Amino acid sequence: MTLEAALRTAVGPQHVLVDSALRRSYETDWTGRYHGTCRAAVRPATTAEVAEVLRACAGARVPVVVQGGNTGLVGGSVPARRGDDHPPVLLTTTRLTDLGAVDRISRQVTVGAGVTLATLAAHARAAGLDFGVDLAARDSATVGGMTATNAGGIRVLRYGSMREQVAGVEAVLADGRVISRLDGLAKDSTGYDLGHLLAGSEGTLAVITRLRLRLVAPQPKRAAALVAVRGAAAAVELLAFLRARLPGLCAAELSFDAGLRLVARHLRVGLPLAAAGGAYVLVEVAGEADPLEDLLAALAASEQVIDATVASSAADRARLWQLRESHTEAISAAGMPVKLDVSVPIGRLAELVERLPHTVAAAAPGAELIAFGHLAEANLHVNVLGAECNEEAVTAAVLRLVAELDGSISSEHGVGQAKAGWLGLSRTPAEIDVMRSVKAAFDPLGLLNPHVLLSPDSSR
Ligand code: FAD
Ligand code: 2HG
Ligand code: ZN
Repeated sequence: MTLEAALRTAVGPQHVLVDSALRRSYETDWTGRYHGTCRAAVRPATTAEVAEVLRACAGARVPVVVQGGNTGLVGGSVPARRGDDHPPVLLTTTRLTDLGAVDRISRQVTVGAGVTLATLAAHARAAGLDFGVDLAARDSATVGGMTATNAGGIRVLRYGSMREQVAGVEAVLADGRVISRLDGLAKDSTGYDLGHLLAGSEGTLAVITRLRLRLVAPQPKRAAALVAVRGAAAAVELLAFLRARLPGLCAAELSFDAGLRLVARHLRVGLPLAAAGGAYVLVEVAGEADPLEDLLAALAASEQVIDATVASSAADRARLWQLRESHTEAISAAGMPVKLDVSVPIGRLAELVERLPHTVAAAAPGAELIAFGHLAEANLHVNVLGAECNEEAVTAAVLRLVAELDGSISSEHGVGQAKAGWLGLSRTPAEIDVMRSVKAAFDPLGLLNPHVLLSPDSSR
């Protein structure tokens, strides 16, 4: 039996897409930068079907690329671009959409890996709870993909990243065996935590099929403000001040003039602040009681505030958030950027922000730098437009600067194809050796996402 025939038996003929027109949307990533060819896109609907697909591919020694919502920004969810005689099978998880009942006592829920963030959040809210992680790609990003990348987003300062929400994982290994711990035990010290190992594994160790996720208490009353400050150092000071005064602080997002102006042009809206700042912080406070007065008082007491606009109604808050959340879309509409996602110790954020323009200009003269990100984690999204011909030079210069500042070359998007060659800047040779051993233990034939995270040159 051919592999295609085995796949059709596994998932049904209508869910094995071999026609190039039907495969195309699976073969290109969200940014348009990464694309390759797959032999077939396969759409299993159950854990048993995923297991059959992986068994068939392992039998034929054919690699498998794992894809969720395909919103990843580092090329991890699509085949690698090469004139390959042996293209991989692409396994999409978007039909793994089980939604278990919310357990209000444990505050947990079990859901399929292909459930989108928006669907999960609506499901939790319908049961009087909420989900802690939020990000702009919520309508397409899946909980499986978010776990595989250890996604962060806009509420990390309150609830942590995706890994912290994971109470249990079911996954299928490359040879088709299933590992499953979905009982959601509040305490469990029986050895290695395989589920948490899969958080951040980027599809290289196993295919996550279901997740037991922690939920949080809803915070119905909210207030937000966009605050202009002198620069990144002042933004960090403001954060420390607000954290001490506002226990309900749940977001602190950093942006700069170049990004806000680009977004305003893209959305055809005006900017809501009269005075210009060297940096801008979008803060949100949430709680059981209306936090508006507390937010106003804290901003009035801060020495860092140059100007601020405060939003209490849902519509006004949405307008402020749109200015922050539309950065990625506005940048993509302007061109195909060199896109990097880095973090440094928070005490070194101001230095990073100050040195970036010179670093980028030296690597790509005339290019446009747009930086923004998540202030509390000192996570900066570095986007460089007009640097198509200098991609390697910009990447090298920025990532080396980040390494010099003791930072991470991937804060929340993962390593993917984009940064596999740079892993050695953030991980020691010993760590990379152990990571390769872990990979070999889960996937001895090296079939799962072979182009992602651990490339042959990932110790450079
Ligand atoms: P995909 O893109 O399909 O895959 C991502 C990686 O996970 C790939 O390596 C893939 O092989 C692997 N994978 C997917 N599903 C599985 C599975 N079931 N089992 C094993 N491996 C799997 N990210 C943030 O962290 N914070 C943000 O604030 C943020 N904002 C964004 C805003 C926009 C507009 C966009 C386009 C993206 C944003 N992202 C953000 C990036 C992206 O949404 C996240 O990386 C997200 O976690 C990807 O989920 P996905 O389902 O789309 O995964
Ligand atoms: C965000 O924080 C995302 O909006 C996307 O992580 C970052 O586009 C980017 O560089
Ligand atoms: Zn981000």
